[in-house]
Amino acid sequence: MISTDTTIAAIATARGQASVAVIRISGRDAWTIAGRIFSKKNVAFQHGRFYHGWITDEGDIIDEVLLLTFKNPKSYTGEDVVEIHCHGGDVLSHKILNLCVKYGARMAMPGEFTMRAFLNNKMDLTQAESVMDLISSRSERLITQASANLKNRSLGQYIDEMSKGLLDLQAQIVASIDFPDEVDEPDRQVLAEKLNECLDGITRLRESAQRNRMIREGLKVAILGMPNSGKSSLFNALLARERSIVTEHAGTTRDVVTESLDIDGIPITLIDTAGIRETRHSIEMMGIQRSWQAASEAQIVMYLIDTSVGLLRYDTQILSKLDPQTTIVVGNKKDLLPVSQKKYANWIYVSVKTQEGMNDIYEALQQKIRAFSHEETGMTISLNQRQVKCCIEVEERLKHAQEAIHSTLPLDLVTLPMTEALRKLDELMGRDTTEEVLTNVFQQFCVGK
Ligand SMILES: Nc1nc2c(ncn2[C@@H]2O[C@H](COP(=O)(O)OP(=O)(O)OP(=O)(O)O)[C@@H](O)[C@H]2O)c(=O)[nH]1
Ligand SMILES: [Mg+2]
Repeated sequence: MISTDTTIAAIATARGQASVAVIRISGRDAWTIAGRIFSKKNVAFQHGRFYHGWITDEGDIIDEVLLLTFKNPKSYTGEDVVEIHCHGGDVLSHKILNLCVKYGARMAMPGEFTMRAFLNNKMDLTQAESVMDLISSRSERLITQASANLKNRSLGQYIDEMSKGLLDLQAQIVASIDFPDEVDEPDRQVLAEKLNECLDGITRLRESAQRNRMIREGLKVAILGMPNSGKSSLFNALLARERSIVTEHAGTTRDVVTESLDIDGIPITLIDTAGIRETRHSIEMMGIQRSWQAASEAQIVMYLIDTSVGLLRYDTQILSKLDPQTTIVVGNKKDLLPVSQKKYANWIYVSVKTQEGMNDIYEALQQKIRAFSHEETGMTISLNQRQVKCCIEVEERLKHAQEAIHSTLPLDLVTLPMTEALRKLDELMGRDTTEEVLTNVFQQFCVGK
């Protein structure tokens, strides 16, 4: 049972040694509990102030701290809040947390502070989810979106407008049913058009969010090519560190090696693979299988060719299996390129060794990555799975309403799916939502947030 009657406490900072740790207390007794363990007994706490002193317990001095006090509703949770800034260290911060519990607080559950902020109308459910995005994001773009939603309620505003449109339509229909003598039945064609606008709005939101999934989940970029073409060298150059082993021996990399990097705010998983060639060596064969696997899972492939050797028949065979739309062909070892060799217009020529052409590689990568984002839709919201599911359910209900409008059925049958659609929009925003939904959302948070 969700309740906000108790006062909760938790360590808000990450575990391990640090210069500072923060213990947060929220609820009716937050100030009283802090007062019990604070050395200065004659201070009357005020909102938005900080107090320097010591945490003590029955005369024992525990740590020098700063207390920050917030009066409801002007706090993160909307309740009375105290933050105790003590020295970092697990044992010390747990000791202070245990003291808070000793004097009346309960240990907070994961996400309980943010859940209280939501229950106290400090934010809607999508904003609470944005807090989660901010904490867990691997992507700078997701951070930008989440901050915008926290500040401006961008998603909430979009959904509010849609709900309002639907409510207006519903009111027109209901009025004509309840007062048939005074209110004419609305024109079915006009109703259908307005309903279509709502359906279109929610579909566009979901589709653009699904296309923008890479902002949340990132993209995989695999480096493929024959042995010795310089894959590991390029992998290391892009990461700006010597992660993969590079040698002059063909067949050095035997397994896939993955690392994360950020390109234009998008989280990229870069994958170095074993060189692909015909071999009887069983370990190398397994490695090559994994290279193909990596290529099939990656959204973008960089195929490397050693230009000192030139394009081989085997390269052509491999390239024919790759999608040209998502493949960047790289002619490496430009420094060794024989003058006589044919140059291909669609290849990017580089020398990982001398760094010549590396900028062209970055540009090509950025271009391919951009092809996966659809900023031209003007919508920069990326929905999480729960939100996408709600949108799909709203779309289903609106389609039912449309079918009813186009049929000869009485108009009150249109209002039924419309009411359900409105309820689903409410669920998306966390209005009138079930305890189960809330628990699912907030248990993904960490303790102390
Ligand atoms: N001259 C020159 N040598 C390069 C260049 N890039 C890589 N090499 C050299 O080519 C050799 C092979 O490089 P790797 O990066 O290990 O090649 P790989 O494709 O990962 O090879 P495998 O793991 O065996 O499939 C090394 O000796 C590198 O120093 C380049 O641009 N110019
Ligand atoms: Mg290698």
